[in-house]
Amino acid sequence: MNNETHYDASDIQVLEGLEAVRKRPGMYIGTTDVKGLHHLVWEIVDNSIDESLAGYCDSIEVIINKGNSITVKDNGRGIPVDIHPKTKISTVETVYTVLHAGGKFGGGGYKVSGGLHGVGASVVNALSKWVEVKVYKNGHVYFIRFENGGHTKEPLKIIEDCDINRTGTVVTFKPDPDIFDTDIYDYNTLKVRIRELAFLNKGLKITLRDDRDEEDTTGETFIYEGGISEYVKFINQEKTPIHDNVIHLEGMEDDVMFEVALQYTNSYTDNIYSFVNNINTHDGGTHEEGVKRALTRVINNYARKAGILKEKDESLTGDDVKEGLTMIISCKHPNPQFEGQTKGRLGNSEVRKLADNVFSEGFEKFLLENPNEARIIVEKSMLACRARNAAKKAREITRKSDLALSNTFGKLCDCKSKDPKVSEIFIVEGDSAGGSAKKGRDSITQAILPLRGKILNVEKTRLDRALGNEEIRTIITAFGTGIGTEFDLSKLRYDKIIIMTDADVDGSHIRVLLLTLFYRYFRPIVEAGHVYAAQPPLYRIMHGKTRKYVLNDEEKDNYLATLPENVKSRVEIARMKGLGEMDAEELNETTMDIEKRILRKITVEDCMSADSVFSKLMGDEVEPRRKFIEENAGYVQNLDI
Ligand code: 1YM
Repeated sequence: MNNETHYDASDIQVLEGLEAVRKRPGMYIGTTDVKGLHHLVWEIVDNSIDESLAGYCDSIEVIINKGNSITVKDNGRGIPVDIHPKTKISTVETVYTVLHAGGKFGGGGYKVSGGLHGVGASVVNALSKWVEVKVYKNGHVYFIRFENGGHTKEPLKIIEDCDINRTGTVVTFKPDPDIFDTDIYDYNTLKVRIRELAFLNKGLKITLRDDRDEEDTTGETFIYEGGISEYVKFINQEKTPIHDNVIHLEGMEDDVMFEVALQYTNSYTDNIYSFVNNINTHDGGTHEEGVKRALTRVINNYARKAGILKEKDESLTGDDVKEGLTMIISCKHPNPQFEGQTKGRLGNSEVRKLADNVFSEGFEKFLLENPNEARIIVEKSMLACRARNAAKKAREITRKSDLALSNTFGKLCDCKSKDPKVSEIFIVEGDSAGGSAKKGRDSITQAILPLRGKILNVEKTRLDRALGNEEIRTIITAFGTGIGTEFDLSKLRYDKIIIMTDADVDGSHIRVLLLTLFYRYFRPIVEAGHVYAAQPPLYRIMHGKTRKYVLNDEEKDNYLATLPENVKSRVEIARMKGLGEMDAEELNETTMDIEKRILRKITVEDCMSADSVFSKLMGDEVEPRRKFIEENAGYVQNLDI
């Protein structure tokens, strides 16, 4: 075969094939915009990943060269260089010039990656200004170059020798600017996907380097021995997991590999991503269905057996058990069927069973072996369930909003300002304190919501039932945010929610009940720092015209110590009455005036450490609770504020 002219009938066919790709690139790579430009990289990288899945390659390098050509290197076997019996040209040339060569010409390896074993190579060639392939094999370095959409410019030749043990493939290509809208590669786009590929293929090292940038000489290397477990950790790094270890389960049947990694966080949303042969199945499919079905079943079974979910309790739904869940599902399938408009759904029905089996066996074992984690997970799901029901109820309330509003606003003494940034609401214990607070407030910015009695304990009552409680309904309507899955922080009508209760046992109790309600059902409000506890003083110290309010005995003693002896002998110390006995002026001066009052911001950490106390306080037994509060009044005060 002559270097210049080796075209025969089959070559013409080949070129016609590649010409078809150039005529309708969209059919092969989707688009010719920046996304299509990057797609070319993934076609080549796929071939390296296939080689790693076949067990022959553990290192891949991607380089963005000056001029925006791309180099992809791997340390696999190297694309075969021998003459292909069908095409009578080298296999590597065949792979790069014959459309759909991969499937037909492949050596029967483990074909699992996105493309079909080398299929993409000819498409990349067709859409490139030039392509160079170097193959390290048999102690030689083979070289071939194509130009202008896949024409062989320099046929395969040995350009030098190398160590007999060195094998691999190096491909460099320059996308054809006549085809693509842009020719500039985006480092971050490549990085995000390369990192993902490294997570999805445990132990595979992938390096990305930008040689357009003089500074960047080493690039970034991605390698994760933990695979998708590390992906879950990565996603959760800005979140708060509610159990320490990521759960990782895997199994295999009939060449189908299935694995899943998961960890729950305290967030209200889920992050569930599934992949088949490293391709994101954004519309799910049988692998995802199998896992979700098993997850719901196993959690319900466990919760009932453990007695956490009582007989009368309704079962947890799929939505309940995935609240706060971060999960990566990865399936490697030799013959995946992608369905749907965008081919984003796995259709193979046998995978549903495999996924269900692997997940249910492994997850049940995990729950049984880790009862603490199991309880935390189940309780999280149960809270989600309550919130879901509450949301349903809240929807009904909103529907009947005229009624709810007139009720609420009959009790609520709202502020005149409708600007949430300057508005605040005082939730006040008792009608009489409410009366003083109404008189003593700044009516432009301060709203008063008097609570008649003790609010319902949401720890003990399902919120859907609790919503029958007028006090709770009133609070929800006043806040304006809705509740549960409908919750919308941006609708909060006040910047500060101030709990104003007496400094006694009953006051502590009411504060704990309110905090329980907020922590369980309005947590984002607490998280965003909108909740405060007002601090009514315990003593008033007067001398001459000076009036000083102090919160407790310690402050009183400290203050007295600062006074000269002659003053000290003349001070009048009065123990303050409850909120309800203060007149409007006193209440304003001590507890409400923006300039003088003392507020304590409630943080989620406060709430979380208070959480166990909540449970203790809110348990089923009344007497121990009463006793606990009495014995720990001071402690409780410190804890819940
Ligand atoms: C930088 C791109 O293409 N690597 C690569 C590709 C192949 C092989 C190894 C390979 C496969 C087989 C045997 C086999 C391909 N070979 C073919 C075909 N990296 C890159 N590394 N020996 C080597 O599947 O049996 C297509 S791709 F078709 F020639 F086998």
